[in-house]
Amino acid sequence: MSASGRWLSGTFPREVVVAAAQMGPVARGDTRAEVVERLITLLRTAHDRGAELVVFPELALTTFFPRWAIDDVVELDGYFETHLPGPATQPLFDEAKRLGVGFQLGYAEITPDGHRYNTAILVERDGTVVSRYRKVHVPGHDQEEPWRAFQHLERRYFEPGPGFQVHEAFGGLVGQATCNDRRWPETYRVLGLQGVELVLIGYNTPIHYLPDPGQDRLAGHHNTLVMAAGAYQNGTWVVGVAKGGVEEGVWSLAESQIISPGGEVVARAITEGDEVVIALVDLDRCWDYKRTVFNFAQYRLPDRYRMITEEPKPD
Ligand code: CDT
Repeated sequence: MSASGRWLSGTFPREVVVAAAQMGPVARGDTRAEVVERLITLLRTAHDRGAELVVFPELALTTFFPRWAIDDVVELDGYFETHLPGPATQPLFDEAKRLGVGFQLGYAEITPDGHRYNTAILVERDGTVVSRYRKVHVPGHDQEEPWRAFQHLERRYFEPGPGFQVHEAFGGLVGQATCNDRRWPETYRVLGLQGVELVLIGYNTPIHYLPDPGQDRLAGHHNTLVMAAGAYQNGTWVVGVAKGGVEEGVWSLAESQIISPGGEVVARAITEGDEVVIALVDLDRCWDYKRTVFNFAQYRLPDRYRMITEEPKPD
């Protein structure tokens, strides 16, 4: 039974071959068609190696445009998708369905009523759209800060999404998060309280952290630290997938990885470019932890944690 009290549906053993489809840089001038072609190549490579679920990075269809203050609305809108799939992205959806491979893909979403989100779509093996997760923790700043060598204007371009949900998919309970979300324990715990067994996370992480460059040498350590802790403390698999390498002059962390519910990295990228990393994910391993040391029903004391949600947000 899941931690949320639901019996799991599906067949046993509950194993799924998952691919972390890491990407190297996407240039400002790259077209959607060029990027989609790369995604399809990664998808086929993953399928050839047995993958049933392929996880792509955050904002995978474009360069990481929040590094610039873009005042030209036409140019800015060019980074956003009004429809997904749309004409340029349909070939990826078609090929995935033909191969019987599901995927998660990060993209910039603009809704019909003009809201903008940093979104990740999750698609099942038969082409069904499972969910569109909208990033909750939107980092960076909303005004251009000229002292920075490069900007991180996510807070200018995106509003926070409504929250974390799990979905019955790929034979288990799947949750989604995006980049900065992975640094926050609440992300995993809210998913964990819903019984999550597999958390999918795309990221773009500049290694140079301008507010405190002393953290730069720890970028890789922090990446693994937070995802491994989230995995272990909630008894869940975690898949972290980078768009890494030097993109438009900014060096971003690669180190895509797949982490077990014991908090062990079972597969890790060895390059900063387009690379597929595969692991056999046994969802039942989650229950080694969910029914013992992290048996929430038995051991959690939510009334002692009230401050986490009741404390007002500081100004
Ligand atoms: N994309 C994203 O969320 N990146 C942030 C960068 C640090 S905050 C400026 C991250 O948490 O990796």
